[in-house]
Amino acid sequence: MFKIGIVGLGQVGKSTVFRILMHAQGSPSPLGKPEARVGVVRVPDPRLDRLAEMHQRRKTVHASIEYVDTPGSIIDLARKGEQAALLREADALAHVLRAFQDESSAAPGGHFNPARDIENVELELMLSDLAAVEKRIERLEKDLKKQKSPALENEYQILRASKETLEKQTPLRECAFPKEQERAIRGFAFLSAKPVLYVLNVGEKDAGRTGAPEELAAGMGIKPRPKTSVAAVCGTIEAELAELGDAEAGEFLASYGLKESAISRMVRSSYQLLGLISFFTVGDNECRSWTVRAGATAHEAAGEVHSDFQKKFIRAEVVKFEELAAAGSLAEARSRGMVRLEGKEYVLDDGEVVYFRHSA
Ligand SMILES: Nc1nc2c(ncn2[C@@H]2O[C@H](COP(=O)(O)OP(=O)(O)O)[C@@H](O)[C@H]2O)c(=O)[nH]1
Ligand SMILES: [Mg+2]
Repeated sequence: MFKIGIVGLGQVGKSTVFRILMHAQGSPSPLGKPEARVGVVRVPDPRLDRLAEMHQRRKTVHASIEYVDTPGSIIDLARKGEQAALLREADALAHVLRAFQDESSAAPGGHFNPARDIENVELELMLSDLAAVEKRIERLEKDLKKQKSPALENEYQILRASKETLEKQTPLRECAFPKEQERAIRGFAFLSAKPVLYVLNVGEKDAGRTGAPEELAAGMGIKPRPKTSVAAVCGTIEAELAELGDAEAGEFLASYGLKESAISRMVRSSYQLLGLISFFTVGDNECRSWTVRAGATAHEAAGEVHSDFQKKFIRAEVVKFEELAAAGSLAEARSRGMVRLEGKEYVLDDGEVVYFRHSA
């Protein structure tokens, strides 16, 4: 499962965002470390809801993402080797930024400056990576004296390029590594290489603008950068929202000029940021959505569903969600010739409904 670390400076609303995410679905489980919490959130997808309606199976299972609430400030975490593991394990970071006035806070006049907070945090992430890179380079140079291998040479090149990038104060996520090195880079778990979702935690007066987070961000001097995106929530309003039933929640949102909870938007943005796509299966018992990286083949997708489907893969029957929905049933889609037979190497598109044919 893909994992997102909720990070930020102290007292910015990390735990508030985490609680809101969790309230809707399931309760968080303690991680054994003070304040650190992990919880699972399902990815809302109206296409899956429609499939479930069409097929009337017993169960509907949404794809899900794991969120980790990190304690204290990300700056302290990045400096502590041991607790930094909380950050390193994450596939992406949700960086919560204080964008609400708070007279009670230590900040002078309760002022906030998310653009400056981003700069400060980025710098810490880069320093932490630079220290890690230098240590590895030193060790690798010793190893290379004893023995040369293509794997070590490759690692050495990646580390040299990373060091140069960091010394220019550029986060590693902005460095274009060749495709075949991307997996190795992920293996290093560099903090500044992780995609970031900036979560602006705004005050009530800006709540009506959370539907247009890019505008809000631009107004606060936050510039768009590669492999980052921005979402906005109002912690206080969302916390109230979580207490309401569906009908009341709708009215409450409308009273702020909002159409949907910022939380579903936030989950969807995380999903896009990670470069993930969904495919669907309709089985005898359940309709289900699954998560794979964009570019995954039918063979890889089969492995997500069941290791046997992958081992005994014959063909995948594939139909676009929109075509299936228009046809009204799988049988009708087949008779209209919309269902294709694809082989192992077929690259899935977001929103395809797949039936895996496999041998016994
Ligand atoms: N006014 C206001 N206060 C908030 C908002 N979100 C969080 N807070 C308050 O800020 C403080 C810190 O929140 P918390 O979620 O514990 O922050 P963390 O330290 O980043 O986990 C708490 O007192 C919250 O009630 C918000 O949107 N508006
Ligand atoms: Mg907290």
